[in-house]
Amino acid sequence: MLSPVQLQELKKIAGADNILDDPDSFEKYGQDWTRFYKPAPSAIVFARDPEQLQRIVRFANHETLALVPSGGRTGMSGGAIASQGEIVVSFEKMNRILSFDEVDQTVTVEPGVITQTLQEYAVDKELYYPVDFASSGSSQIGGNIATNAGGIKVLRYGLSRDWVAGLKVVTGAGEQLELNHSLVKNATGYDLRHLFIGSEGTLGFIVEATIRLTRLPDSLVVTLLAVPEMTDVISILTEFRKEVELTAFEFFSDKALTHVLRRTDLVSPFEDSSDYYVLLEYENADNAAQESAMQAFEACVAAQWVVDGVVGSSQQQNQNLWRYREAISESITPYTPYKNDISVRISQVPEFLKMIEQSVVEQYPDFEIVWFGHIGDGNLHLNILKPESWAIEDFRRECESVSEGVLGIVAQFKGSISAEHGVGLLKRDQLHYSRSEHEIELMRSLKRVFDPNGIMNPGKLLPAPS
Ligand code: 2HG
Ligand code: ZN
Repeated sequence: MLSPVQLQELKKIAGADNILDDPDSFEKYGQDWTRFYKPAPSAIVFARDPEQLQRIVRFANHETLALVPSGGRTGMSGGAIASQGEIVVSFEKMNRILSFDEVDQTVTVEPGVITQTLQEYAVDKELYYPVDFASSGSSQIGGNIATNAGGIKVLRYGLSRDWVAGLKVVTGAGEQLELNHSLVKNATGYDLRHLFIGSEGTLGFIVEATIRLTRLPDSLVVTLLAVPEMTDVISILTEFRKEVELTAFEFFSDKALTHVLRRTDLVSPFEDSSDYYVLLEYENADNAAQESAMQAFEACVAAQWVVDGVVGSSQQQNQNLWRYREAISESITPYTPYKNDISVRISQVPEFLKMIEQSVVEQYPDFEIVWFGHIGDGNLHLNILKPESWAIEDFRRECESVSEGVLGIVAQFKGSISAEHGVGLLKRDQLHYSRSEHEIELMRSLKRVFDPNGIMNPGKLLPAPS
């Protein structure tokens, strides 16, 4: 908690204009999209440049004050929650695109640049930034990197990590580091850049990132398939992969679609509903791919994996098809969902799904379950909706306790308890399902190296030693 004297000192160090300390700002900046914690920071500071941030970090070390890095606050695991009187450090005002290099095909940005702004900037340069998700309009690059965010194109293009050519960081000890200098080849030992990617603000702050861009894809074709059995989706994936270069392969349940239809102006995509749907996208290079995709479609119909399909024939139609999938998360938000963001190896998805489905039906008989996700890369989003009559705290506790079954299966498959949403506060005590005690202890040791006084996002990601 910040004392009045410390607040005055912080104002001197960071600039009085860069500090907010009113209740509305605490409510706004003290939380992300997770709805299980009460925001209660003691100040909001706007980072303006690396040197100002270094001064703030040194002050925080001196006074042992906790700092919570804050981007677009679109996280779903509570990584950006400040509920214990921490100081929130927002990057909202460090949002400039600094430079572009045509030869390197890189762009250097401040961490507060919005994902969509970067995507549009790349297109202006006739290039492509392929990391994409429903929250692109508000998520920030710094936060994406800090959580190694994934999204809808991972199957083809990988995660945020794969596009970071270089990073500038301020560590929890207040030191500035320039990591990898945007080199393509650099075999000089430990790549500290990768430690900061996915570290969820527990080691330090990302203050600048150089991002790789790639060529714009040829025209994309989007197809929506009606699929009766969830366990057939990987057979469909394999069939299509033989024929076309997929850029996305997503799935969702009819329950998910029902929520989307209720909350948007979209109409049902098929005359007859199906229990599940697959949305896939591929590059239609030289207009040849569509014919190959048709062969895959016919094979899937013959095998009875697919009972209907619709192909987008214009960019507008493609966008509308994507909305069925991208609007799911927002459509179920009013039900305060408890989220499981789990993954296994793609080849294990069918067996994993069978076990999870059985476990979920047994364990959550009273709750509505909504399935969707990036199944082509092995990532499933399992949302459990809160019945109106349940208090949030009770619901969360109940979900945490019955999730043990689901997470036990994840562990059995050596899968991940957080494929792309990070660990934050919400999944911290479940980390042991994916990481061994020894690994977690090594992570704690690494944190001590970069953040000796433990001021960086304390309580997030790493469980307390037992
Ligand atoms: C998505 O894939 C996002 O739409 C959100 O990762 C997932 O709300 C969720 O569970
Ligand atoms: Zn997702």
